[in-house]
Amino acid sequence: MKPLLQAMKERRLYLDGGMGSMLQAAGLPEGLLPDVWGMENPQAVQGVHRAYLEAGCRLITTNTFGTSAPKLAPYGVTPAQVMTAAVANVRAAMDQAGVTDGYVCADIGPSGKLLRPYGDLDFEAAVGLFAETVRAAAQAGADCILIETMSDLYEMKAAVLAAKENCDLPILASLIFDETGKLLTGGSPRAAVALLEGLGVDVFGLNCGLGPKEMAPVFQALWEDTSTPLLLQPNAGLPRSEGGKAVYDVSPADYARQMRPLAPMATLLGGCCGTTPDHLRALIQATQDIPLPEIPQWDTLLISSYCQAVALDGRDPVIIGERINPTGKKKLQTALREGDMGYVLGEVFQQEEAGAHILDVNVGLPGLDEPAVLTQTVEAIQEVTGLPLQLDTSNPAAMEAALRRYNGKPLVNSVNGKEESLETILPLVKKYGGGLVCLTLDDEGIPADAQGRLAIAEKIVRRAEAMGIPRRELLVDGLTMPVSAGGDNAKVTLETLRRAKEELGVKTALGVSNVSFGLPKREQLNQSFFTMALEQGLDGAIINPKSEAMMGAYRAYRALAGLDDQCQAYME
Ligand code: HCS
Repeated sequence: MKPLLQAMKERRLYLDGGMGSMLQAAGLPEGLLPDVWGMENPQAVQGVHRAYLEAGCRLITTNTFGTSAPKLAPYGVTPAQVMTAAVANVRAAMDQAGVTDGYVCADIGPSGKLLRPYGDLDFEAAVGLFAETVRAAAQAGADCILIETMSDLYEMKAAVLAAKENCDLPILASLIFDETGKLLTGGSPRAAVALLEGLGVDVFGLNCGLGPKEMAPVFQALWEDTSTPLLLQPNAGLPRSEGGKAVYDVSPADYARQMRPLAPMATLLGGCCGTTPDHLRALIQATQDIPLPEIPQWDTLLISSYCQAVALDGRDPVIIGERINPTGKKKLQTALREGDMGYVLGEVFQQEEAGAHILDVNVGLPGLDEPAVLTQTVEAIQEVTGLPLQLDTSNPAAMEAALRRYNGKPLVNSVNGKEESLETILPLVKKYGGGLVCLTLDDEGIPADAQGRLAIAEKIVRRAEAMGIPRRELLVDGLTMPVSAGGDNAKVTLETLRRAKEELGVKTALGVSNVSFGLPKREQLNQSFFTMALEQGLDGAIINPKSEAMMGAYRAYRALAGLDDQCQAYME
């Protein structure tokens, strides 16, 4: 049999439909976990799997939606026991149906506990819970991991990391949005795209919560942003309560009709609660002639927090606030040494208020336990702001610790052309996701001319792409040198920036204010250099957003460059 990811590209494959709702109809007692009941009633579970196989579904989901240690605790069984029995049930049903081209999707649902700060489950504890189920699934012979019905991107991240770290199976990831187009914890479709593409899941999409009609706008939004194949598994409409039970009103024929317009964007189609083998049969009949989507490859770099994404589209620049960096800042140094998070959060609020889109976080101080302090600082900041962060450290252990805990897809500052840097940072970005700031320096130092800096940039791009990090994720930093130290310094930086964009097709980033180091009236130089850099195509400007001169230059540039329709932002 072909590996799933290959088969998926060759023909339309269908996921199955509701399991819990089917088992209820088959006699599952009220209040009992379907997963546990399924162990004692394998015939019932196999019957549901068989019916979906006979309807034409080939991706069959194990009856393990509730298989996590907290949910199983009252029943005295382990996730491994439930998963092993559930995978065996799918295989048995395939044998009974004579299906030899089916795939077993190991279902992983929410842990049943809320992660901090909403609840008390620690992020690493969540990874541990999911890891146990993933290992059992791989051992039992599942063909892929299907993480589904996640309403919190942080929990999704924990589950995806657990899958990446504990098996080599393809990962399918599915989220539950509400009718307002948001996740329970506030995440937008774009934030979901950023996170899941950054983590490198193989397929992602939507399931449960809504019917096809209500899901359509969110699905369309995913399609417009993503370069990854999508899956779609709505309910049979919105549930309503009848005699204390959830009932679903969309008939198989209506389900198929409502799904048809969405099929050109979906690589995998299926159903969720309330859908039955009849729904899937109708769906397959109505959509199997629709060609598989060509998956677009977008150039936009998406960076995200738990709730929102910032797009770097290569055209409209964004502001990266530089204030959380102790270099030359006595008060911040003291605050970091004393663990005074209040001071750091004050900088967060002020920069957000001033219009920053992304916040740089650097806590590098001699003698400080950087992995611990950076992680704590990131955790504290992401509890109070929806702005995405740029993790800024030269300590790889600190970078990895912060990347794990970060609730979204950050900017990673930075990699450079030194072998050691490439070898440590690129794998981290591949694993956790992140837009990557690429410094144009190497063992020889910083080349004096743009040609030398571009050669380093090109080497980094090549190495990143060879690891599977797309070019759109890279921001080349041409390195701002003090103009006081050499008359050509600003020109070389600007030429590097322009040519990196033109010749390498990457994004660009720059810490702007270093240009005026050692000179009086720094703001005048900073402001002009900033405008010149924007004109050369600067995408991520690392500046002090509390400087009215700099934000003024930014707003003026956007108005003059035709990026601010009717000058609305300029006039604010
Ligand atoms: N696969 C699970 C999802 C519930 S949201 C089920 O019961 O169908």
